[in-house]
Amino acid sequence: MKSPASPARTTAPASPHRSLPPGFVWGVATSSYQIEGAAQEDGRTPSIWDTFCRVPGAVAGGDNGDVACDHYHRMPEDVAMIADLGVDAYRFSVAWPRVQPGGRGPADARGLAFYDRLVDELLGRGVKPWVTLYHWDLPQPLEDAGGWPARDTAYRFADYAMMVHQALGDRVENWTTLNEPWCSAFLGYAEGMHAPGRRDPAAAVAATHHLLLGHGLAVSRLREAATVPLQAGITLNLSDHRAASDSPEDRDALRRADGVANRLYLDPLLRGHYPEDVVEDLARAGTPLPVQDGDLRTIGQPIDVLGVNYYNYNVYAADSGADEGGGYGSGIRTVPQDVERTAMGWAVQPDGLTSLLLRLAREYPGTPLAVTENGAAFDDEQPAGGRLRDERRVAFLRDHVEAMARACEDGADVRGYFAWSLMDNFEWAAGYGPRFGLVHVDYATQRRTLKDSALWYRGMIADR
Ligand code: GCO
Repeated sequence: MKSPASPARTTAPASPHRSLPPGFVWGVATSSYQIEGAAQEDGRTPSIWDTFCRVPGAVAGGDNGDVACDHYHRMPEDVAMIADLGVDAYRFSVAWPRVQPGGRGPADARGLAFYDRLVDELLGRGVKPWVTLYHWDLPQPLEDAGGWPARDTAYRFADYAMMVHQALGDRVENWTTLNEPWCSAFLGYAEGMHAPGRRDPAAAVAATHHLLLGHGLAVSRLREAATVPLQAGITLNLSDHRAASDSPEDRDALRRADGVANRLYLDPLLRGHYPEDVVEDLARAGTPLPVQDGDLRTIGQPIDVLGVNYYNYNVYAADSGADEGGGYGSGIRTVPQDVERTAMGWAVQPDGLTSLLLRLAREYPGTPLAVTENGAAFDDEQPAGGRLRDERRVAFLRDHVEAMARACEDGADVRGYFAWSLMDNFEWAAGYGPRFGLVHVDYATQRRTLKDSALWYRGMIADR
């Protein structure tokens, strides 16, 4: 059920800038598979998403990333569009199968050359590149050899990370190793909803550990190789989930869901050990974490920033007849909430961003944060006369920026905010239906049209 959008404001909201630290970074975000296209060009070989898209029924409409936003061929104009928004930084990911086609062995110079040009275009326009090394496009041969459940993949990732650093490390300061390892592990290996489409909880738990191990190996090697100041981090999709009631059963349902969704990643990364209750739950379920000596030291080494992707939170209740999947195990049910929802049915809950950022500041102090993704898909109208009115997205962004500012007022150390997404793009298993962009993409003509939300975002940044 949709409740009315946030009530019309009677007073002008205080500017968020007053609550944000000096040097706060405003940006926009994308990822390689979602926008690049050119899937078979210049030596790029299939990723697990190229393969998954060809599984009948796996992706809505049978969509795939073969063309996407054709960014590979339109990069200079897209960078000009990014710069025109007045953002400080652009968060993008490097396609592993473009840079190292088989996932092992020598680099492909043409693949590296694309990112070399992209970085130079950005720097030439005063936009800082925030590079994500892995946003889900694992080279298919590595999946054929076992994928993230196989320990060796962590070492292949670290080798690939060094390959990219060797090419871009003299100009790129901000490095994110992984985007959302929970999605890679649980949507990819437990739920089967994402590539590679496996349904094996034990594989998802092993993938979790090896993704984190790959993160740690890459960070230590990046730091050794750094020739300019380097900010290393990882991006997690996090939510400050709630319990449906204070009953012991509902609170334990929350503990379990929160444990797998949040603490299974936050604790090894920021505390140097896995959360004991989750370790016990996983062992009891017959899906133990395959930890070897020294792994947690590697995973838990300090990072300079924690990327936080926030969209919404869930309310959980105990229900013996339910099996929500998602790695939480059986006996947990998501309780529907009567709040405004996006075109993908996601609840709109800006308060959840404030509480999440304050929880991270409280429970994991000392690590600067950046909101590396926040945004919404709405059923946008078509552009008309070069304009597209997307009031709901403007309200969503405004309300979440203000929610972030409130967390900063209360002590959260947040250094940046990246709107998801620069432009409409391939929304994974949902295909091209959902539109998250501040910029509309007509996929038939590849015409880009700034939506009102892009104009609002530009104005808000300019007002700092
Ligand atoms: C994610 C990914 C993005 C998505 C976005 C909307 O968070 O799932 O990082 O690639 O497209 O979040 O789902």
